[in-house]
Amino acid sequence: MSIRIALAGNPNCGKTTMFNALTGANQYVGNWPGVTVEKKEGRLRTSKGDEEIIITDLPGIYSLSPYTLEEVVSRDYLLKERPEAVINLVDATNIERNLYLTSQLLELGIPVVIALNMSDLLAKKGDRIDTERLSALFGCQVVETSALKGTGLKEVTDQAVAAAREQKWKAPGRVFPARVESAILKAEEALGDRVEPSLRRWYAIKLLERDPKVEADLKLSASAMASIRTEAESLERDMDDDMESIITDARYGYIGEMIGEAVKKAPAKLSTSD
Ligand code: BGO
Repeated sequence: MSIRIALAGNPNCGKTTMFNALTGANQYVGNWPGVTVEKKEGRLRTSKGDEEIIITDLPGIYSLSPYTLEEVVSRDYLLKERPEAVINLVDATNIERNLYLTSQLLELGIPVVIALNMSDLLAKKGDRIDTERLSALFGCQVVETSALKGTGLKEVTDQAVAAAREQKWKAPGRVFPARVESAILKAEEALGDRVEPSLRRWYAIKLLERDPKVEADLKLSASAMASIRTEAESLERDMDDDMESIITDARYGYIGEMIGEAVKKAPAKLSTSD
């Protein structure tokens, strides 16, 4: 039996360092099909017996939009290949920006374990993250790691393997402002059974955003497309903004609330000249 775990995260969050630590010499490098983006896969060093645990290192990305090759490769893999779990590396010293991707990964219907990486640097700064609180807020396991120092790696892979076996996934709540959520709900209704329930929210948001690749992939009926387009235009009128900004602001609003509850910044140092 084999379990596939994908590593996903922003550029520079420590993915390569973690991938090397997890797989050691058991890795093979190629290209993603049809593109010149490097694909790295490896067998988890600690895999035992017949159970093969394959780690796939996805390209570093800031979001699951269709704008860069790296984003397209990553999201196609997650949507079409459906790995059994995702380890989402989050640079704990730059948490707000990194959680933007997390908020999208959590919508894909795949169990996610968050690795709060660079935890050694966070400790040096004196900031603290309440991992239990963050875990309860996001509905997934959160583990502090330092890929550089090798700490937390066993725990994060144990959690990911457990999540992969259990296939328990918690749907994200209705976390955006009410007007945005009502538009998403309408788009989900228009989607109906065209996509499985665990992916309906993700696809509904992408269709509201007029994501051309998703529109082409889904080939919805003309009436379903028309009702989603009408809803998108009505939301933009009501919020007096364009869809991309509306969804981005909604995500950052939600992330800001999570951070407010789970991150304790070190008190600012008083200047000695005062
Ligand atoms: C350099 N803790 C700390 N302190 N650093 C880490 C950790 C961690 O947990 N994880 C990774 N790094 P990549 P992507 C570097 O290369 O794995 C460091 O893009 C340097 N290089 O060592 O490459 C890691 O694959 C010179 O740092 O990230 C690397 O996601 C001076 O974060 C950087 C300082 O890691 C990016 C750092 C010549």
